[in-house]
Amino acid sequence: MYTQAMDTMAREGGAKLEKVLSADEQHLQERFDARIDAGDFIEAKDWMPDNYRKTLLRQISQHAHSEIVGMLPEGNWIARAPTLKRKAILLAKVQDEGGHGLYLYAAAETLGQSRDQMVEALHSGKAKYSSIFNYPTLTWADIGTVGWLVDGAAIMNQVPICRCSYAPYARAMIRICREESFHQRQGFDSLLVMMKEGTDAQRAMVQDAVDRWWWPCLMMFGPPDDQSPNNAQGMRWGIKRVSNDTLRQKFIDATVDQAKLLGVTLPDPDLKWNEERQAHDFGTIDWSEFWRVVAGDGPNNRERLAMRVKAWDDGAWVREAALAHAAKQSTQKEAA
Ligand code: FAQ
Repeated sequence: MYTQAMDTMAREGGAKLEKVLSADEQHLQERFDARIDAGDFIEAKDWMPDNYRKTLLRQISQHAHSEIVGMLPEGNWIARAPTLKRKAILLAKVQDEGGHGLYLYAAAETLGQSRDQMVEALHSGKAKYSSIFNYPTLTWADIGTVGWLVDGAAIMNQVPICRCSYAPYARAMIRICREESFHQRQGFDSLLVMMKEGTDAQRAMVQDAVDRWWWPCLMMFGPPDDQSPNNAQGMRWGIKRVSNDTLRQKFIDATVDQAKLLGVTLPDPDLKWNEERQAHDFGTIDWSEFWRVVAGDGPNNRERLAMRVKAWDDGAWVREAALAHAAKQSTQKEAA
């Protein structure tokens, strides 16, 4: 059963009681479980257990918020990009992230929550977004590093979601992943130019950026599996296809050779190939830093949220004008 762990109701006195399903619900539940087992995709109109819906809403809305807040660290550099070519690429990338946010909000809306409700949850600090976007982009090398490592980690995490059991999310992810792979390549290319054709100062700038972003990127995959409250259920429902730790390991293994190609050192003295495991061993991640950032106390949490709230407030007149225009058009249509 996919819902046993979560479909519980609290009894007076704190003891937990399995939710009693009616015969109809039991039948729907069994059909749903069988479809998940068979690898079927669930559509918005299909019956689904409440907790499947809630879990999807949580994950998809957090993902949407991450894309939107994720525009800020890079948007900050559009006006300071070193060449017209780099400016055009960065502008396109930041616009893509905005588009990803919109596809994802649309996918989440199919589950019954309005965009306004999701935005309100973000602005009030109730909803999470990815920890990674609470770190500052201090130099131009940070922008290449965000493309290479942050988008690289995002792709590693997101490709399996293209097979998510909830079809509207899976469809959105297919389009998003195509764009993310371009994002990762442009970041790598920008760093490669600095490392191979740049000055010593530029090479040092790249190394400094990699030193600062490496560990937060490993945290992007979420807590270790044995400390991840949602992992097992998400995997059983086919929302997540690969666990946090497995994805993190795959990302590390894929990145080591890319770092060699670039000529940068990954800042982990314990990083080494383990022949027996056919994977890289790596050092201890500072999970206290991760939880601090997730709880709102990272280097840029307050600034990021304040920027989003300001952008929302400043855009009120656009939303009002769009609504007034739509109302006028529908009145004209009715009159015609
Ligand atoms: N940051 O039990 P789990 C991008 C929370 S998009 C903050 O393991 P789950 C593109 C988690 O929500 C990046 N919070 O949770 C781009 C949960 O709290 P809750 C975003 C985190 O859901 C690039 C608690 O910890 N990608 O980068 C984080 O099974 C460049 C326990 O964790 C997605 O959202 C974190 N890093 O697994 C844009 C992908 N990790 O909700 C611009 C979709 C965990 O119970 C520029 N999401 N938490 O209160 C997922 O795959 C999953 O939701 C995970 C977390 C893997 C993120």
